[in-house]
Amino acid sequence: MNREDFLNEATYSRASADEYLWWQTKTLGISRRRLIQLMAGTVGSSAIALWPQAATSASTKVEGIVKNAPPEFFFQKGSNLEMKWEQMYNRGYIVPNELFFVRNNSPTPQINASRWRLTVKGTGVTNPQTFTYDDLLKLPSSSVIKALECAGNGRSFFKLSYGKEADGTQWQLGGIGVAEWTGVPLRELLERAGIKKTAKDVMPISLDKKKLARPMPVEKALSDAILVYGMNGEFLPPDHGYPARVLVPGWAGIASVKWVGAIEVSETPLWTEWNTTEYVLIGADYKPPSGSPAKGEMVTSQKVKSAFELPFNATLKSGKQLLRGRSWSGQGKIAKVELSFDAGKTWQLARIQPELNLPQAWAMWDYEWEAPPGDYQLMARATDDRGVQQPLKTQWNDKGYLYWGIVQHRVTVTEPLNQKL
Ligand SMILES: Nc1nc2c(c(=O)[nH]1)N[C@H]1C(S)=C(S)[C@@H](COP(=O)(O)O)O[C@H]1N2
Ligand SMILES: [Mo]
Repeated sequence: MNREDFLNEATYSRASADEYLWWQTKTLGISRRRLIQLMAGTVGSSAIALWPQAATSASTKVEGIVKNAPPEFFFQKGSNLEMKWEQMYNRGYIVPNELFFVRNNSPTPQINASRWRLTVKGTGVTNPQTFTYDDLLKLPSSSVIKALECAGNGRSFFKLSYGKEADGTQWQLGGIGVAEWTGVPLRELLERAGIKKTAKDVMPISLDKKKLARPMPVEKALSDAILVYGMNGEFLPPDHGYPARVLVPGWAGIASVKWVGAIEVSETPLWTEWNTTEYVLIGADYKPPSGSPAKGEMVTSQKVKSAFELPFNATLKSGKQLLRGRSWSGQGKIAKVELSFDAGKTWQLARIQPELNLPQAWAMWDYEWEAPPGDYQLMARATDDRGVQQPLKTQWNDKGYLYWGIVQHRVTVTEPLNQKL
């Protein structure tokens, strides 16, 4: 979206209203007591059922997803919603909840928080615990600004590099968002359950139809994983895991299990579909860990990537254009971002706003481009603070995870209008 689009009153008011609401909830915050009061007013009767799908505004409803999915916000890809990157132009650091991508392996369940329980159990704890929602809200909390990104984000670009599609949802680059997540560090829960020194794996288990369960090493669980109940100053929305989900910073989205009902802690390694056949790297360049039932190397950390805040095949007017985009790394901050307008022959430094560059979230950048008419494949290449730089091409894996190569972003710059009429 160009600034000029703001000359359109409807576009302008929508964008401002959106931004205003966000700042309001953010600045006012929601106290714990208020959360509980609000809760009391919203308890329903059934324990778990599917959210009823509104019959109205059918065009913006997607089966199995609660929130509106207006086509200007999202590409619908099966049961998933991919964020349209041009929506982030003229927005702040955070992706508002309404615009946040959704990756659903099964329909969003309706969970009654007053009946919801979290159990922490397994051979890795001495003192299994059950927590209610109120218990959770009373525990020490923390808030972090972090990215959540699907392991398959960018998958469609394998096709361009290799001439064949990798299995799975053909995401472009919109399978990512950054939010402020509020919740209880897993460490707090695990310690209350008497986690043993010999504990190995921690596995959140979901309450939806899929019973998704993805183990992570106890070291990661104790270091920075959080059981989240708040997103951008609001209750966690249903599609994003209400009443509680895990957030595993820097790791592929699959680790951040939504609608969590139990956490299993084990003294022996745990293997499920989600770390043996799914979310593992299968291909000539990867070896499965020997002696394990996994078919490939486990997907953990996210890579270094970049996106322009433009639609693909964008049309721009010639002359001065303020290009914007964001780059991110699962392992730290972004150190630099370079752009190329000539297929990688020369590179220009983009300006990173240092206060808008957080680790395991993203860096916002811009570049003033004096755009001559023509067809371009814009390229953005980021380097993170470990010195890891996006390559031209990503190693193949059959399921198309972790595509982090430089993406060619096609843009047409149109001739100036003839002044003489
Ligand atoms: N229970 C459950 N948890 C889940 C999923 C799911 O389908 N069910 N999808 C996972 C995947 S693959 C991703 S990328 C993230 C997406 O989170 P979001 O829908 O809140 O954006 O949630 C993860 N947690
Ligand atoms: Mo994902």
